[in-house]
Parts: sequence; structure tokens; C-alpha cells
Amino acid sequence: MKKNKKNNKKNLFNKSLMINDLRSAIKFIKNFPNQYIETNYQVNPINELASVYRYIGAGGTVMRPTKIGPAMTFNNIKGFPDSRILVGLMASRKRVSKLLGVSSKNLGIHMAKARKKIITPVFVDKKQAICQEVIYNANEKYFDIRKILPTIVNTPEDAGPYFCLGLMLSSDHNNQNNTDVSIHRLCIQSKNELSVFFAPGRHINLFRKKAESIGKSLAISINIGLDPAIYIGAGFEAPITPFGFNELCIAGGLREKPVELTECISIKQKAIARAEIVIEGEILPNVRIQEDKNTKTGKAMPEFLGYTGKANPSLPIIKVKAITTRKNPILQTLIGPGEEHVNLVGIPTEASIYLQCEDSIPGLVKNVYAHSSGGGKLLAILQVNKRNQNDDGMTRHAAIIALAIYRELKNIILVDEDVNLFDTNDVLWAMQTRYSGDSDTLFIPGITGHILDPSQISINNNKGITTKTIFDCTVPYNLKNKFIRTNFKKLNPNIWLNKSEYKK
Ligand SMILES: [Mn+2]
Repeated sequence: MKKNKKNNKKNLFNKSLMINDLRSAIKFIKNFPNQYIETNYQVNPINELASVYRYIGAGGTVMRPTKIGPAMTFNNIKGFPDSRILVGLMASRKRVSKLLGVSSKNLGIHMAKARKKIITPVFVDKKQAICQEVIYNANEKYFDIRKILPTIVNTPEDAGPYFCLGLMLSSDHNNQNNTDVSIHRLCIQSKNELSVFFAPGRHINLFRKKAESIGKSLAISINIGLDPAIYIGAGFEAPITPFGFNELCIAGGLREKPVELTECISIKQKAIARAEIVIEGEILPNVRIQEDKNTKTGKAMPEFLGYTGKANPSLPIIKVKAITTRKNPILQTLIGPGEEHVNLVGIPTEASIYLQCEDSIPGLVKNVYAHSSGGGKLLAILQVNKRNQNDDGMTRHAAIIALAIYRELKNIILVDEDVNLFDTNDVLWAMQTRYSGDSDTLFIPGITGHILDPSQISINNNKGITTKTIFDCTVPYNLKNKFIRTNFKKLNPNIWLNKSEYKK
């Protein structure tokens, strides 16, 4: 019985290794019940599609009612008869675990291992680059990005249409080997212009500033519709992936084969060869645009903490040079505050914390969960296994390590090995029975947090500064025998379940 289970797991992992682009990922996930649906009923990508998916599978920090559900492809897009839109492919931890071929509780640890066995991308020539099956050149008169790709507006107060899963790839203008990938807020501003918002410290923004300082534009590709391993691998941040580290190497580690790149057609830059859609362009030096210039809504788009971001008064502009696509491309998108964002940033966060704690205090931290309520960034739960009295202090030290390794973390909850860190009720149980506010809370005030956390802007009135808090809900080592959970006999309940009445 046990052996079979192990073989099944290995099988799932081996099958997931066959995934090499979005289409093979969709084909794979169709094998599992309740993970994927399609609809042919017409949907308006403007103010409708996101609202539909809110009820079906957005989850995360989205205002209730919402829930975790299947990924969904809309086959009938109003105004775009040849387009399809996929939302929510990674909007469930269970689904992500299937797509990466591991159990959902091991996702962070699996990602940590991939970080250690990285594989660098390879180049394929244009003939093999299926992302260039169809080419739209921005020099042509007909060219209008808003007519070539469906424009998705999430809510009526958004600054405009956004690409929500555009993986930007760029490199240092005088060192093409220093390449970086990351996802940013991209608003369509005109027929051939996008604005881009970089959160502080993002590496591509360093490339941009460097190029701008000598009056040069920065060549970028925006890759949409990808193998989920590429998107999730891109969620790592410094110092686990320092400046100069290409995050595509992690997708290589996850899939045990390199990501394929190809040369762009209009600029000196690379694109992901098996992407559904590639937007090629240049970030212009010394030009800025107001994010909501066309709509004057004052807002940007729904952000990961469940609030709509403010429109930025002054953002860099991307001049689009070309769009290339596969035939009948699938435009992949997400709901900003949804569970998909939680997984995209949270799983790399878990991996980063686990890696650093394991390097510093081997064996203490058993697992990490970047909780959904913080959008995968603000709250982490660390599960520890104390081996002696010294580990009481080391447990709190592990929390400090987590805060150090992931600058945007705000709150840490520490729990013991008998608590299921993925079960919020169980975590809150540990807080009720093993935590005392006066002696088990540590504050670190006046420290940098996440720019989009509204509490640090309006409460402290000090943009970017917050208080970090550690909630130690673990039992002191020498009191462990007073905190033993009721121990029910272990058995297999299926005999009773299968023989029960009133079963449908
Ligand atoms: Mn980076």
C-alpha cells in the first residue's frame, strides 16, 4: 500500500516533467477532476471576465464571496473572435502542486531544492520558436495593440486595460549575460505604448535606471502564457536570487530541463520561445506618463492585498516594437488579489525562508507557509521541531532570519510540529492555547515593509515603514509534556465510510 503511494507520487512527478509550455500544462491538468473548465458563453473582457471568475475561483484576499475553484478558459471573447483568455491556472495550491508534481505541503521545500539545482536557459533558432508563428510589426499602419490582443479591464475604476501575467525579461545594456525576469503592472496607454510600475528594488528597474543614466532605452520582452514553473520560479527575490541571477534557471531546476529562449524579431533581446504571446519593446529614457492618463480614475488596478492600487502620477513608458504569438494564442491573466498571486509569490517566499533557516539552523524549521491572507507576502507561518531548550531561543531567531531574508514580510507566527501550518483553525488554536501576548510577542518597529500595505501608509503616515511582529505560539521545550494533544487511535476509516448509509 505504502509502496504504491510512493510509486504514484513518482509517476505524477515524472508526468509533470513533460510540461514545457502553457498548452501542455492545460492538457496535463485536464486529467484531474475539478481543476479546469472552459466556457463558450460570450464574456466581455472589460469589467466582466474578472467579476465572473471572482465567484468561480479567485480566492486569496478578494472580497467575499469568493472561493478556490478551477482554472477557467473563456473561448468566446466579446470583440475578439480569434482569442481565448485563461485565468486562474495557478489559483489553487493543490493545482500548483499537481503542475509541479509534488504534494502541496512540500511545495516550498521542492522549490528550495530547485533553487539549488538550477539549469540555465538555452537558445533555439527562430524556426523552433513557436512564439513567433504570427508576427505583428509596430511599423505597420494597422498596428494597434488594443486590436491585436484582448484588453482586460478588471473593474470600472481601473486606470485602463492591464496585462496581469506579463513576465518581463531584460538585461543589463552592457552585459547581456546579466538577465532578469519579473512580473509587473502593465497598463495599455495607446496603440503602441504601455506604462510599467516597478515596486522598489526590482532588478529590471536597476537595468532601466542604468540605461537611462546614459540616455539609452532598455530592450525588454513581455512574455505571456507560459509553463507555470517559469512564472513561479520568477517569484524569487534578492538575496536568494541576487542581482545578476537569472530566475529562469529555477524553472530549469523544477523541470529538470532548460527553458528555451529565442531572439526577438524587432529588438536586441531574448523571448521565451514557447510563450503564447510576446510583446517586444523598449523602455524609453527620461519619459514618464500618468498611469490613469486616459481615464483619470485616480486608481490603478486590484492589487494583491485586496485593495485597488493608486494610479501612479509618473511611470516609465514602454514603446512597443512588435507583437509575436502562437497561432490562436491564449492570453493568460490573473485576478490581482487572488490566490494565484498568493502562490506565485508565496511559494518562492516559503522556499527562501526554508533555505536560509536550514543553512543557519539545520533541522529546526520543518516547513513554512506564506499565508493567503497576506497575499503570500505579509504573513508567514513557521513550523518548528524543538530538540532541546536551546531551540526555544533559536525558534525566535528563525523568525528573525525569515524577516531578514524576505524584506516584505510583516508578521510571523511560530508553531510546533504537531500543528498543521496550512490549517488556519489549527494555527489559531495554537495561538489560543500556547501563546501569551505579553511574553510571546516580539515587535520590531520602524522597519521597511511593503509599499502597498495600507496600514503603514495611513496609520503610521510614513510610507514604507512598518512594525514587524513575531507571535511565538510554540510550547517552551521543558513544558512540552504539559501540552500533549489528545491522542486518538490511528486507523483506516474507509471501511466505515464505504459501508455508511445515505451515501450518494
Ligand atoms: Mn532578480
